[in-house]
Amino acid sequence: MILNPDQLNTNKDDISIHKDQFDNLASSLSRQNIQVDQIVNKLANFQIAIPSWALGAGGTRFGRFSYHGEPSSLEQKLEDIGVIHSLTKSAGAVSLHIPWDIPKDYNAIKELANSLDIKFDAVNSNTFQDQPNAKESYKFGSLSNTSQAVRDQAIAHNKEVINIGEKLGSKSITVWLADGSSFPGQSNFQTALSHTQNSLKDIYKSLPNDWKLFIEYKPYEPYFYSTVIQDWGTSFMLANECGEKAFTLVDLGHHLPNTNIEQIVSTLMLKGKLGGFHFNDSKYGDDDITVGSIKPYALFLIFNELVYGMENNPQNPELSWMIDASHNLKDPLEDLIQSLETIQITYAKALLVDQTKLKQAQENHDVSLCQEILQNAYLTDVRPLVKQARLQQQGALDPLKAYRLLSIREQLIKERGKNTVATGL
Ligand SMILES: [Mn+2]
Repeated sequence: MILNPDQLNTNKDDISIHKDQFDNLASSLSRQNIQVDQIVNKLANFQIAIPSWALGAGGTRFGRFSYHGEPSSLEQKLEDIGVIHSLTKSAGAVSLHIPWDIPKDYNAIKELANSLDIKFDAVNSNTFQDQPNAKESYKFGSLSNTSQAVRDQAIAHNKEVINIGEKLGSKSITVWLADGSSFPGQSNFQTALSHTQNSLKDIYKSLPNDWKLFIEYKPYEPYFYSTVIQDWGTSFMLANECGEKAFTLVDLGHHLPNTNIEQIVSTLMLKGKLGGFHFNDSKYGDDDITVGSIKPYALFLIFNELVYGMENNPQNPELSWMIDASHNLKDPLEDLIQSLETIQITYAKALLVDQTKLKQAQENHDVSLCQEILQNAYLTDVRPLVKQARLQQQGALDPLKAYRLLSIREQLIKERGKNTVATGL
């Protein structure tokens, strides 16, 4: 299913209400010397990758409830992202997961993605489960395994993922390891870390010159006692030892409760080592729920550091943004639309922070004023800016409303049937 822009014609009353709201906000911001056009352009240019695994129902370890009309091929996954991108104009990239998304016809897939204005962002390897006919098993780890044969298989898989990504125009690979242990004494920490370091260095050798290697970390799960790459420090150290094309990837859900993620982001950007960023929200752990649905102010504080880094840290590369979520109750496409909306809104709020005033207040140790400056930006209703950025690019004024009015899920079910399951889920 491919949307054409004529289908998005928005109700004239809605447009006129938006125009009033935008004009009001723009004039109030202009009086505060904020360049509204620049903010709208930044929002329009901000593109977030959708991972191929977020388009169907995920499930928990207790069960999976299908969300009907799910995509069952790579082509259909791209079409779903195309629908979201047509509506939101902010999902112009896909992040593939290998081996689930190996194209049968590379040219056809590239043409389809191109026609939908979708780029190929980071490719993801998968050594957290065994593939059919695999010689070695990852039950006790992959890049960290005590067996050289298992490590070699995992290294070869990562190199294959780079090859596949190269054929599609990707420029980065994300490595997330499930490796760890569930019981004290099960694993020798130093051996596991050394094996992982050497395996990553081996993969890094196959990295094309214009590519990046992203190393993701996670404190627990699927194992419960230890993970080999448990925190940003371990990832940062591994990235440094690999070389200048290796970076840390921060996934919001991969932290223990109350971790100061904004400070991690800030430190990594200062050191030029933040490469990728995965959005989601959580209450307890890696809950993978809708961005900003539980801790919107925390997300704002993180975005504030991201914006500061993007403006002040030329040593840090442009980031790869992705939504890493899993959908169990909501229509995955509706959930992604909501996440994209929240990301844009929070980015806009962070762009409103008066960095000059904030710096002055910090230097004067005016703690109350520092807080006021942040809260003033956070409490501004920036939705008209986000809508304006979308309208400028012929997206939908209200993407979720348009999605429902166009009965997209109903059409997908008609097209694909009720019982399709996306590969990898
Ligand atoms: Mn992630």
